[in-house]
Amino acid sequence: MEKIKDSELILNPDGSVYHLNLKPENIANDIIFVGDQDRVESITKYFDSVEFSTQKREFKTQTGTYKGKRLTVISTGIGPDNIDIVLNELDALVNIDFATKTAKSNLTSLNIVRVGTSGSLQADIPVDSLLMSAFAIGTDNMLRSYGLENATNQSIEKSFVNHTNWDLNKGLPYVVSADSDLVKKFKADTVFEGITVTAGGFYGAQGRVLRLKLNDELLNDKIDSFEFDGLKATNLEMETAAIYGLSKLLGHKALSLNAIVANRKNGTFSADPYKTIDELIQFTLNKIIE
Ligand code: R1P
Ligand code: URA
Repeated sequence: MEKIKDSELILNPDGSVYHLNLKPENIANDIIFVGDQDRVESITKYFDSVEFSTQKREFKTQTGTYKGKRLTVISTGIGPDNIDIVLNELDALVNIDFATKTAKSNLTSLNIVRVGTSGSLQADIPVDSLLMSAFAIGTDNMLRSYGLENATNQSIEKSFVNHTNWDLNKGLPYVVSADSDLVKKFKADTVFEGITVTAGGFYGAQGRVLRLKLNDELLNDKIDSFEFDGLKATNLEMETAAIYGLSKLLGHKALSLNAIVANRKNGTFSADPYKTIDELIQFTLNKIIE
């Protein structure tokens, strides 16, 4: 095994990984991702106990047990660039030997569930709904730094590019899927299922106009009429495709769950987003222990 250079896998003086500030023993195999640092404790307040806490920049981590199951909750901050850091460093924690800086021969697969917020693109998926992302379309380009081989669904990619007449100056969107075992486990009558579009920004990248003109003013209308295999493009957020793509490439299982806080079709925003997020948190914790 070739040694990974110190400039490529950076460890802090205490042996923890550079951005996340974590050592291998600090994390569980089942991990919940949230965007917001404050959401970590909105989840761990339900735990039996918390054994470990740390924070560096936007990456706050707590590990503990929920009804006897060891879980880690970590905040990723906003966007696919942060997911690149979080997934590579979590993978290093389980699959690289920090003493020799070489890849382990027996690889560990983590179970990752995102508990995030999102904006619906469909009038019939109102604010305060819960939604599971069966597929994700990444419009952010982060994943295209990696050799993708068979990690993406090229037939959905082609169909999306044709349907939206996508401007390829913005890069080629990539399509990735949730882990099928996690989809089965988290399926529920109370949870919508759809294709999530991951954007590299909150405003222009999601078709929001404040003072600037957009590259394509009709883009959201073209996205919300996109359907593949009976599933519609349902919502916009900023991490899911990056999580699915990197998890697949690194051999981890991932699922993204969304509390719908905005509805872009009718221009509404939830009157109490924290209530909906709490509903999603309780749903997630109870499914994780099944
Ligand atoms: C934007 O407000 C943020 O909210 C969504 C988006 O993906 C983006 O990170 O998720 P979180 O609430 O988990 O951060
Ligand atoms: N998060 C997003 O990225 N977009 C929304 O519309 C709502 C939450």
